[in-house]
Amino acid sequence: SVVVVATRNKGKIREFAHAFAPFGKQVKSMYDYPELPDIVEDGKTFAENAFKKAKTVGDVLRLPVLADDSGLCVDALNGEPGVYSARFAGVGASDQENNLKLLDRLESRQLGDDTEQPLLSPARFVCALTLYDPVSGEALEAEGSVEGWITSDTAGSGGFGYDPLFYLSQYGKTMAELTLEEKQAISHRGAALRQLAAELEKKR
Ligand code: ITT
Ligand code: NA
Repeated sequence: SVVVVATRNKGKIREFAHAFAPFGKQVKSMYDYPELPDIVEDGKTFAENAFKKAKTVGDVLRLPVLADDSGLCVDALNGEPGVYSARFAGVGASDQENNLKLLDRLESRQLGDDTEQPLLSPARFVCALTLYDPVSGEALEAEGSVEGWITSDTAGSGGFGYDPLFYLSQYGKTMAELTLEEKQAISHRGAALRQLAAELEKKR
């Protein structure tokens, strides 16, 4: 069977495909349905945006749809980039451009501080999921997060987005140095997926 995920983010698609494969479920994304509109993500929260993506796509396809809105909240930037994580360095910015802008912002705060240290600020990844059924109009929601530090010692080539600069002290590694398996066990997305699964189980 198929799970439709309302995303065009290839990193997310890879992680959902990995999460659903053991259940014999194949993931389809917005790339599989070229008729879908672009969605304006103007919500103030991750949950609002996830709902909007799931509802927009679900209502067009007349199928149950899962959507993910996620991002990075940095303490030293008062929670920024938050819901603007994908377009921190501008609409259409690459992951690399967003990462450079983030390190720039944090490192410039450290100028004049002669104790150079790589851990720049505590931060967390947040993931909001909505599973929307256009027939019943029902929406199930879940949220997960993971705590870490922004490091200027970027490392790793796994994952996507801000993973190379998100340091996990308990592993002594960045998120980009984890395998898909390891990332899913501790990530905001993994946590949100497990919460959603528990909610689905309760309703059966
Ligand atoms: P869709 O809306 O099509 O799903 P998007 O990339 O625009 O794709 P978001 O609006 O949810 O998705 O933005 C999420 C951004 O937050 C994403 O582009 C990354 O920069 C960052 N992000 C989210 N989850 C992440 C993760 O697991 N690791 C690293 N960065 C992540
Ligand atoms: Na968003």
